[in-house]
Amino acid sequence: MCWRQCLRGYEPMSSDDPIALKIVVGGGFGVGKTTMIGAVSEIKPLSTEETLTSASSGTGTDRLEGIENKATTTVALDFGRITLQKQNLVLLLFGTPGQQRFWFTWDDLSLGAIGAVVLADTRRLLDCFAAVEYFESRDVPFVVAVNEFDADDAYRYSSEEVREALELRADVPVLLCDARDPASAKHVLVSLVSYAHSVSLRRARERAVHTPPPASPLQHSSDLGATS
Ligand SMILES: Nc1nc2c(ncn2[C@@H]2O[C@H](COP(=O)(O)OP(=O)(O)OP(=O)(O)O)[C@@H](O)[C@H]2O)c(=O)[nH]1
Ligand SMILES: [Mg+2]
Repeated sequence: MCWRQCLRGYEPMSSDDPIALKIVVGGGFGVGKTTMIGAVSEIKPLSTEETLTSASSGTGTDRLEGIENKATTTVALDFGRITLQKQNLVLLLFGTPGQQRFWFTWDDLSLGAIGAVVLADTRRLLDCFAAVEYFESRDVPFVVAVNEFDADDAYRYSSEEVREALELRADVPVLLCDARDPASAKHVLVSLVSYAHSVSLRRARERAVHTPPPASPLQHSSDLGATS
């Protein structure tokens, strides 16, 4: 199934229909992006999983520590959808691949997104740094959601520890979540929408302050009068 078909089915028919917003779910390798979209999506998610080979799961960002059972990896994108009835919104969820060799897809996947979830693994927190930098440098509002994998030996970070470790701005929301739990994943998405809205209002106010007022039409007509 092509994701364009999913979008086509949700073009609003009237002004009362939910507004569609694009959201990206990004983050390092194996942090639970595909899991989160699968958990929260109200349609059968589109996924592009391929079997992990030893060559692709070797070192660096592709470490399998803590996710030794992981057998597949996203090679293009994940796509899912969720309706937020209360907010009258439909969120179109685009998951990125985590492996570094597929990062070239991130620009297309992020195009037109109102915001991003940067998913982090509590055991490999700093692996999400590249995603934080990616969205920061493109001025895409994002929240950091720490997927608290259930491993007994996993250290539980507080939100403030995560903020400090990732050098996040004070206003960036940091949430703790379980990517497998639909309610938890939905909470992350609702928080992102709310944060992206507040960022867009702030930016609009800043633009209004910095935009010079248009030339006065009265001034223009008096100029005309002076030449007649
Ligand atoms: N034990 C445990 N396993 C989890 C949890 N969340 C995800 N997993 C597993 O961790 C692995 C990674 O999940 P994925 O959803 O494929 O991660 P991803 O970020 O999409 O991975 P890439 O697309 O390859 O970057 C999978 O094997 C999941 O079953 C969790 O909270 N606890
Ligand atoms: Mg994936």
